[in-house]
Amino acid sequence: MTPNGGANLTSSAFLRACRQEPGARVPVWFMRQAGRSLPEYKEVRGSGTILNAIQDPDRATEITLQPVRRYGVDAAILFSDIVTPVFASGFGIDITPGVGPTCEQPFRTEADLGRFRPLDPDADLWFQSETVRSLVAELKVPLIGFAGGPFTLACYLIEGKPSKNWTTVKALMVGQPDLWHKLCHKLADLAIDTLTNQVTNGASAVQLFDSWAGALRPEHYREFVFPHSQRILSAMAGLGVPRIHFGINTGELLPQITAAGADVVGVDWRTTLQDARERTGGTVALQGNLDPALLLAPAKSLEDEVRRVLADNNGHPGHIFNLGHGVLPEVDPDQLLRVVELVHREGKADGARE
Ligand code: 1CP
Repeated sequence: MTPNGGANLTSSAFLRACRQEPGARVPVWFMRQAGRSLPEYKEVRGSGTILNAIQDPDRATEITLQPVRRYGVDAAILFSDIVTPVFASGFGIDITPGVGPTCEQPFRTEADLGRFRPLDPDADLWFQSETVRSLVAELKVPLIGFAGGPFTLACYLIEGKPSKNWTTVKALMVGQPDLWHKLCHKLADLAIDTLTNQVTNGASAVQLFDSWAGALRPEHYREFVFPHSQRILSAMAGLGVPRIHFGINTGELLPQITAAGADVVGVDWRTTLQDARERTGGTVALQGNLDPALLLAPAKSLEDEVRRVLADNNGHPGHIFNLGHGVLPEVDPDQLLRVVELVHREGKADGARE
């Protein structure tokens, strides 16, 4: 089978940047590029919950393709959610419209570990396999598969809903460390299973979204999160696809996020790309780091900020232009198009210019 309509993706701008190869233009894609901000998404999304749409391969394929068509981004990201494998494992979790992931019975005790069923890809992830295969047959750009990191998933399972400070989570983490590690072990198993399934079916790269890990101080990250993320990312090492490791507010954690195993590290807008390159030892490509709020600014200010990010990278090979976090629902799609066109016109990765 020749995937990707026969396109040779090895030399795509996105995969070349992941490998830090010079010479290609700077690739660009956006976290949360599919969905919420697109009128065409609202048209096909249907009335059920987002988990219904995710489990319908035709709809999930179409939603994944929409931003690629509209913006000409250099990578697609599978339309799914970080809680999909948790849902598929039988642990009661839902995505409540306007709220986010919710659990009627949050994870609190040893007995709750029994609520996860080991994943059987054929029975539990068939919709994901089918969606990935149909996307890979159609796409001319790489498809990024993804999973939630152990801390971020544990946040929703323990708290039972989105939270500002994750207080219940941190109390369980330090108060019942054995239980915490058992939970994270299960969540890492789910991440390994879902990522392996996405790559086996044709995804060209994977991203581990540990979005909220920046809520921890570095010593806590080292003790409670690092070993689990490292296990997930080592399990991916043999699959031969680049591994992107992402969180927000992780300026202080960048060395550990890199050491956990990453080929590409996500950087948010609080850290300059120059600083991030120092903190990661120059060993990985960087992905970022426009503040997503600036997509709501006037076009001229937005363009200045995009140019500032490109200048901060200073022509270094191994830059994937992205936002520091996901696209906000209220963003005008024309603003994203403006960013893509500007990055494609002016972004160079031909070696540092100074
Ligand atoms: O019905 C809807 O449209 C609900 C909104 C929505 C969408 C479009 C949710 C609920 N999830 C998604 C899709 C989704 N989620 C994608 C695919 C789309 C794309 O990227 O183009 C991805 C990659 C995610 C990943 C995800 N879900 C993360 C990691 C990225 C991040 O934003 O940090 C997290 C933290 C979630 C949890 C989640 N799911 C949905 C919401 C509203 C949230 C966040 C809730 C919160 O603020 O805590």
